[in-house]
Amino acid sequence: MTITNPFTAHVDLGSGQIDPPAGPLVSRYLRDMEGMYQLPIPNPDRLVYDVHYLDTPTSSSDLSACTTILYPGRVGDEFHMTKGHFHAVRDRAEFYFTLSGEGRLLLALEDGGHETLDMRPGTANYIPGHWGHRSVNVGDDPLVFFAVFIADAGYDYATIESRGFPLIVQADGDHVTLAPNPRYSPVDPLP
Ligand code: S6P
Ligand code: ZN
Repeated sequence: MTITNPFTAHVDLGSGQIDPPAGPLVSRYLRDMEGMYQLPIPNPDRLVYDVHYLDTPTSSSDLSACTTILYPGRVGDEFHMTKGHFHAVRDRAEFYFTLSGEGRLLLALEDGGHETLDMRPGTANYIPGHWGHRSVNVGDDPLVFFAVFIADAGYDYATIESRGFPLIVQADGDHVTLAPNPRYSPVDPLP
């Protein structure tokens, strides 16, 4: 049995920076999201989001945590979003706690059932196991949230890469609209 030492990290509520910097930093660009937006990617080098991880053990009895900084912007009318994933271990749950900005959390089951939750400073969104999840920044400032999840959850990106997500989130003038994703398929497309 390994016993980990307790520790404190400081998370900047505005920027999401973790001090002291600990685990890896993952940066995603539009080039990492080819085919996920309705329109072709306008600028492959555009930074869409950063994820700062805390350095914690990764067994099924540990918790992992990270902050996501999802920068404002659009592709056509569609707001910047994360790639979205199911947990590789499907029943692993997660909490998102929003620190700053305004967003929507899209949730989908593999059979296409879906829900949408608001994200704003102070919201704690519970993501039960089996729900795929994608975050969308619908504001003019970075959307920053702190995620805590069972440490062996892992990532299944392939399911959403191949099927898409049931909903899209778009700007309609000053309004935020949700619409069915015309490119969504509840089953994997034939090769
Ligand atoms: C991890 C958690 C988040 C996301 C992050 C980026 O389980 O849900 O930390 O990893 O928001 O999203 P994505 O879909 O690129 O992993
Ligand atoms: Zn997750």
